[in-house]
Amino acid sequence: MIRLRTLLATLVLGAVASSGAVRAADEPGSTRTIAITARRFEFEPKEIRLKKGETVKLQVTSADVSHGFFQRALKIDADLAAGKSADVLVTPQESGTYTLICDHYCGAQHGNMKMTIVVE
Ligand SMILES: [Cu+2]
Repeated sequence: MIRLRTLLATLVLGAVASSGAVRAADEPGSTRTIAITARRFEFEPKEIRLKKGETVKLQVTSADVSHGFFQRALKIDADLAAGKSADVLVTPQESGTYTLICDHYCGAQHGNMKMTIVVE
């Protein structure tokens, strides 16, 4: 005669839990953020320095009217609505000195509205 309790105990003991190591979730990489303000007719700061291959978040805020935020070689092309912010991720691939411009007409001195991005 098979005793039910004995059978159950055998089954439970046979079920050995695997002790696989629990892998901690990878920490998300901390992306450096640089705050930039756009206003007629300048960007502040006027110059930022980035590292080749490093992804950086540019948090650009318009303090007045709408502006553009454009640098072709660095693949930066954002539209800033009046008074709003935009996040722009950039990962420079080549060292050099780049001139970023406002490409929305924003007034008489619009053509002077530039900032310098130095990639080291
Ligand atoms: Cu502008």
